[in-house]
Amino acid sequence: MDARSALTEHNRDLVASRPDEPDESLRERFSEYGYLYFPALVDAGACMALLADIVAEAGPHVILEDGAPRLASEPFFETDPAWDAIYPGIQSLEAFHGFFHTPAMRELQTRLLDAEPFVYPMKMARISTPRKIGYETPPHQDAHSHQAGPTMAGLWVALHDVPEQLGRLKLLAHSHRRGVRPVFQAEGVGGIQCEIYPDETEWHVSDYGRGDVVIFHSCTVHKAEPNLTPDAVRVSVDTRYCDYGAPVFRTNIEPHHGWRIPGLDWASIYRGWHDDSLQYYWEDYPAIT
Ligand SMILES: O=C(O)CCC(=O)C(=O)O
Repeated sequence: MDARSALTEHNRDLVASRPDEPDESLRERFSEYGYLYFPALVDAGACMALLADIVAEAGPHVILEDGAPRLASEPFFETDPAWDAIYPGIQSLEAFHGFFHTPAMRELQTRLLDAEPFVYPMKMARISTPRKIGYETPPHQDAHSHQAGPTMAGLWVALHDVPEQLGRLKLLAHSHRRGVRPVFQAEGVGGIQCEIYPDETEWHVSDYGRGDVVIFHSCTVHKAEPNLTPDAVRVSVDTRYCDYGAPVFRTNIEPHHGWRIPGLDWASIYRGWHDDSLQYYWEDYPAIT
């Protein structure tokens, strides 16, 4: 069968982990499945505060209604004019960047890597609106999209509850074991899709709660489900990290979408920040390639 054609998918629940498990158990599970799922890892208040900040920047297109993001205009996806209009404001949020640099995040990364972590400067916010079926993130590997090695991992956080209809993040379990795959063009965020082999049918996915975290291997195939709701919006945030000293490809030290939105650079992002400790922190990173 052509690996590009639609393959049968079997969903099973994400295998849950707890931060109080021994480091070795967490590393073994990561190595087995290609991901770790930590329910309610991030403080709900921190998630609500960041969600409110992001939605404030996403107005008038997205609003908060009873604590949940709703679409208040026409649907859009990454690179649409509405996205380009609101994204610089979102990228400029100091709290958005700081969200991934808390002591708790750093401690978890250190334990999983058994090494000092380096959090990629590029931080990503995802806004998945309804009525954009076919534009959700296609299956891909971050090893390809971020040109990263095997010790890089993705870290994705649900800022609010994400039930099935809202377009969950979904992972192809064990797929990290088969290396970096060929890609081809696809609709949707990122514009490329990787090959999925005919025997790979077991996708892991669960309804997410606020503060749930998924950490995935750079070769783990993952994708987003479509947002099938009439007017609810899914907002999540993610970044990448690796062991300090591992090669980091230079595009990852640029702001997300800085390559295509005029004026979206670090100087504009940092304008108005209160704390400069997270500004340009990678400038002395020894392995930018
Ligand atoms: O949240 C999404 O829609 C996609 C996330 C993703 O693909 C990623 O973090 O690499």
